[in-house]
Amino acid sequence: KGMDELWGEQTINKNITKNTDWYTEAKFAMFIHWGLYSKMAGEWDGQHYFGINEWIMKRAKINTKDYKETAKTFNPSQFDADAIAQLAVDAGMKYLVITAKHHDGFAMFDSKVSDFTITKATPYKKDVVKALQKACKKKGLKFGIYYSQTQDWFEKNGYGNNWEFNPDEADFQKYLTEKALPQIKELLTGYGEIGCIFFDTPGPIREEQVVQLKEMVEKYQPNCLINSRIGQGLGDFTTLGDNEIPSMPLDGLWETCDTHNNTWAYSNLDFNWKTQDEIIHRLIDVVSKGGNYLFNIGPKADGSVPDVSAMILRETGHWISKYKEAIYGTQPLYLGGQTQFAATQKGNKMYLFVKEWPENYTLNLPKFENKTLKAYFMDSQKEVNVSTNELSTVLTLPLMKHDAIASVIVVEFEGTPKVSTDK
Ligand code: H79
Repeated sequence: KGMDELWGEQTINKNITKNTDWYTEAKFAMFIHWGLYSKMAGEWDGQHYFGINEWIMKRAKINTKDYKETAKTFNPSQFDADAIAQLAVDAGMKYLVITAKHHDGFAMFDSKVSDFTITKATPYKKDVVKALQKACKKKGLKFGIYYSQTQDWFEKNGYGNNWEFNPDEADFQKYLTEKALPQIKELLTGYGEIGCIFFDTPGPIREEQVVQLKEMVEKYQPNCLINSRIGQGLGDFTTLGDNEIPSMPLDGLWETCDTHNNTWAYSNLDFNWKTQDEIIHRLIDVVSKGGNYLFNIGPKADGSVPDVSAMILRETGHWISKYKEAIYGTQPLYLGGQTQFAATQKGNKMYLFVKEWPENYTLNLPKFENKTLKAYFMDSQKEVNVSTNELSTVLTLPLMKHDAIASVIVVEFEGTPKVSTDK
């Protein structure tokens, strides 16, 4: 079976009546993949599994009995919800999305409709979704839930486990009615305000089942934003492909979800961390195209965030804290999709992010319909010469790169900056 089957329709409903302001202002968020698979960390039965570790149950064809056995020693004594929420704040993130249940079927919350939960199957016994929700509330972060609505490898009626169960005998509606919908209801009713819900791999789900899910979400949380992976074009915001940044600005609400290395869940085998420079460049790319950047960390089985991952996020946040105004609450300003520079806008200002310094210290931008008033580096307020000629708007930069990661130049216009379309 091809992977295409997992994704389905990715368009969204553009006539949202929900409150979307917080979401369009937020720009940067924390995704957390954490579960029993974090304990396997890329290894099962003497074999290494490079790549996405949250799939280890399927990739190693672990049966449900052996997989459940691992819960008996899942005891995340280093887990500190406040510290994780604080890390998100320090990184400059505005909401947080946690894997309440991934494809392995294990609930990281106290579910009444399953025994396969952190509260019943582990010695830890505490509800970590609850702890994170409270921590987010305390720190002023919006809170979101990841829930794998189709794939559930622990249930014979869930989708995806074809090594232990016979897919032809699966009653998917029964799984939906008895596990997915009740668990989603629990999450929507017991965990305060849920800002957004991230469904995944719509795959085989039928339209009337998607409607059931959507109605369930909206009955209990009318303002909860639903991602496009609910399927059938019934989501409120587009989730692009995993780790995908679009080449052009997109209409409507959208999000790029990105991993810190090459796995979502923690793996011992993967130390391919994106540096703060790479993260900031990708954030700029996403925000300049009008999207949100949902950046993933994979805590270890003991609940701690890998030190290097946390350190890099704090460095990222340090840079962002200098240029907040150029990021949060802005709108995209498309300058032709250059990799060296990109821009956002607010009011009569363009915020220009220069990622690579031009060789001749001269930056040619498209012409604008309105006049430029002045340009200056955002941090030092130091003036930058701006002029226009027949071809372009020209910025004359100092010889040296201003900010090693990305320099931010504010250009003020007469009115709202608008790139001229006439040639
Ligand atoms: O939660 C994260 C991923 O686990 C999930 N989406 C993000 C947010 C996801 N679900 N499905 N996929 C990603 C596609 C996965 C495809 C693959 Fe594989 C899994 C490629 C390699 C491992 C399946 C198993 C195909 C080859 C081996």
